[in-house]
Amino acid sequence: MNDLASQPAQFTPAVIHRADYRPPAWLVPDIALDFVLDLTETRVSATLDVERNPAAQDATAPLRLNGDGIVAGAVLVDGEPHNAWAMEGDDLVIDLPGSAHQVTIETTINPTANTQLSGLYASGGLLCTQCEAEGFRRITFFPDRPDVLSCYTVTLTADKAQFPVLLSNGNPVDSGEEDDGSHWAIWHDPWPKPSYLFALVAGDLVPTRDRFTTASGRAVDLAIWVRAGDETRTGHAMRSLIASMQWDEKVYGREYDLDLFNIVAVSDFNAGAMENKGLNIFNTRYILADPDTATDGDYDAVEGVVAHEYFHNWSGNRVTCRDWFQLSLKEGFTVLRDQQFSADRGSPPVKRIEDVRILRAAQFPEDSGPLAHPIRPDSYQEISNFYTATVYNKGAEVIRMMTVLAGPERFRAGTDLYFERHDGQAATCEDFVTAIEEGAQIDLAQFRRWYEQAGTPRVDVALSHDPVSGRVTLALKQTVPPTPGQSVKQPMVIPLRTALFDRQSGTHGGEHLIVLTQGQQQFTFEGHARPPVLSINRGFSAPVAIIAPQTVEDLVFLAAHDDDPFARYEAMQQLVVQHLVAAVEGRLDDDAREAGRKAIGGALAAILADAGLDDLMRGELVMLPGEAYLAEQLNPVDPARVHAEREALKAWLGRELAPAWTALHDRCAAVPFSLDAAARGARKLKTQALVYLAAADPQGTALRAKAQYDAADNMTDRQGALMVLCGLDCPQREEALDHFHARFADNRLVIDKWFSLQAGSLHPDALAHVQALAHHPDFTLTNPNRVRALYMAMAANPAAFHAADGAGYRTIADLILALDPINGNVAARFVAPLGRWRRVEPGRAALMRAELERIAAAPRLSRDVREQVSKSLE
Ligand code: 0A1
Ligand code: ZN
Repeated sequence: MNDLASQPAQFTPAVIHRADYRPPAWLVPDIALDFVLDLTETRVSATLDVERNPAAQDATAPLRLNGDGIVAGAVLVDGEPHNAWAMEGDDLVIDLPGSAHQVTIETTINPTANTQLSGLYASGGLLCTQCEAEGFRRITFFPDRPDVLSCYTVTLTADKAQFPVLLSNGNPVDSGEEDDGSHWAIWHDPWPKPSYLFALVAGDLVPTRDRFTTASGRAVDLAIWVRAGDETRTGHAMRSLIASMQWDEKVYGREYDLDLFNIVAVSDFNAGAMENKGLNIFNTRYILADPDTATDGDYDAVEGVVAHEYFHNWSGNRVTCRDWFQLSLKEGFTVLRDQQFSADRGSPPVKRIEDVRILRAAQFPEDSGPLAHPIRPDSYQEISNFYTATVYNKGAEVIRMMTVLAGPERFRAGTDLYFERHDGQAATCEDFVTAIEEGAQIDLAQFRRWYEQAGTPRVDVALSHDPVSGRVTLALKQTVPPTPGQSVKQPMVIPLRTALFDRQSGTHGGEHLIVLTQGQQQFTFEGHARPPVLSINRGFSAPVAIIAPQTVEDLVFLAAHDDDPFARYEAMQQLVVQHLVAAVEGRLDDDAREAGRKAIGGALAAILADAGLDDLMRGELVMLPGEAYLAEQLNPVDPARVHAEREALKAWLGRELAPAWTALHDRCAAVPFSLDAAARGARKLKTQALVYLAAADPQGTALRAKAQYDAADNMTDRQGALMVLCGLDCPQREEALDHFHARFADNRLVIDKWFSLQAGSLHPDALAHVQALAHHPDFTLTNPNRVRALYMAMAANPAAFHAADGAGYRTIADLILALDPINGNVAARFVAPLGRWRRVEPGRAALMRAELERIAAAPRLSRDVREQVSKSLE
């Protein structure tokens, strides 16, 4: 991203291709960075020890140092002023006579003016950095690419009163004070790293400290740095960090490798967190948690993100990426690792269901839209646009399939080989696959297509049964849909965990792993006296869409009997999806609608009454499929009809099962607060019961929800009740909203909730509320959390976003245009919802497209927004 050089409309941006990778001409084994820190004028002196790369193709190439919006004050080579350099665009290109030199460059930057939050920026009086992917070049000139690894020595000097804490990567070496009120600290990181992992923090922060001793006996000092007052909310993050360190030793054999591990939480952050070596920087949202201000979901998110960043120390830092096309090498693998960790810490089936829900809500639409790309993309204009659900979540699913194919022990042998072979290197996805192949001793030749082909494969299933021979034949057909730039696809390797249930005994004779490798393939199974009930893609063993003509009876059977909890959930979802899709498509007469609802109601009642289920799992089973996932089943989709049918079903279920929901709410409300699974399950169900009841009886439920709100001794109950109230037109709504705002006025993360609950609500005026909230004194475009709280919640609220007159689309387009000059990275994230116009009914599609065209016609756009908009219009 490049704010100074945001490009005029007619500008055609450069496209970077994976195939064009060349090794760097120069390496930088060591770098010394000297910062004199100041909020508005920070001086940077960088001394690079450079040497020609023996592996370079051109042995005479000049030294090319990337920059972005910075100016070189002085250029010295081997300590002498040097004139043989020139600017080529933003890059500084130096002619160097020999094969090894020392290059010193000075730059001056203004962190306060850095609203893009990339590079060195100010956040509420402190200074911090975000360098991934290409932020380092906004600090100093450098070969800013992940395959140039350097040892960093960093000197930080700043006013001591203003910036009492000075942190960088690695270990502290020395520190001191000067007579002028300044102080300084020197940090050294012994591990060579790419520039994107560099970090510094300076400010007034307080630590929460703990200690961890690694398996081989290294004592590691742990510290989480936050603003004074927030240190009471760091306990969960610290416990999560320690648990992550233990888990990575046990499960992947990975130990921590420095004497110090620092985490800093900042309020202004473009993403969730960043794995800078030895100095992780976090969005406060993923560190701060206590029961009064954080929901159970927030607790899980903190645990997952702390683990994710910690796990990057091996999958990302010790073994990094050769180039940004390999991003899924570190992200897909690290997401898998954090998912496995969270599963081990809580309920594995519930975690699996949550992960699949995220995949279906965020990644499936990406795969079926104009921004579809393989987990290893072939080209990009702006790399920031590729931090996607595809690279992260589908990337994790692809590696998870390797675990299914290899089994856990052999997969571990593969990862051991990978870490051992590539430690200290900048590796590729191909390196990873080869290491798994060799270590696990499996053949992944065809499997590699998962790295090459975009689009969610569809698997059509037909089951036939021969009563004479007792043979069951499964005929499978896979289709990988065309995606931009990839019209013809090859068959994938699709591992499907499958069971065939006997419908009388309710059992199956063991699970089979079916591996579909051809376009069409048949699998046979003997010994079935009766036609069995098919349970396929159990545990969601492959990230595909299964199209199986299952009867309502079969789905009800699986929802009640399947011994794979994910498959139970899936049967329940499928039961509802089939019904709602038929309803939206107008295929249901009154009788069929009634019959469908009764089947769903019966299955739901059985789940509510099933004493063998824990409440966390029950909470998953009673959840209706989301509108985004339903929309995926329809092309083109009328979002208003999807919304209306889903709400009508919810209201019917609320009415029909009212006594059960009420009893459930009463039972759960009596469970005292604790963080154990039973109490969490009760909290989850409590609000779900309210959701159904509110759809059926808004007025009565407003009282019940307000009572839950008033009685709440924790944020989960409070937020759940407020969420329900926000969707209702009742006096309790304003009352609770005002109370919530007043009670949490000094907590930014909670005020974010206040914004997003209103923007995401079922209230018919939600869009008007958003437009009004944009003028609220607490709203600002300069804080990404606040922007997302208001506008992402709205873009994900189908009734508001898809308002028939196009006002929702206009609101998002206006936001993109207003935000782009401030923060192009965050602005670009809002393009995708508009980009889905091709799959929406023609009236709305035209309105969505018109907004994209309006954005495209803006006189200047960031490279980030320009790429997303132009791809969405292609
Ligand atoms: N590597 C981080 C993600 C990240 C990416 C870009 C950022 O700035 C725009 C910040 C963080 C992770 O996976 O956690
Ligand atoms: Zn990551």
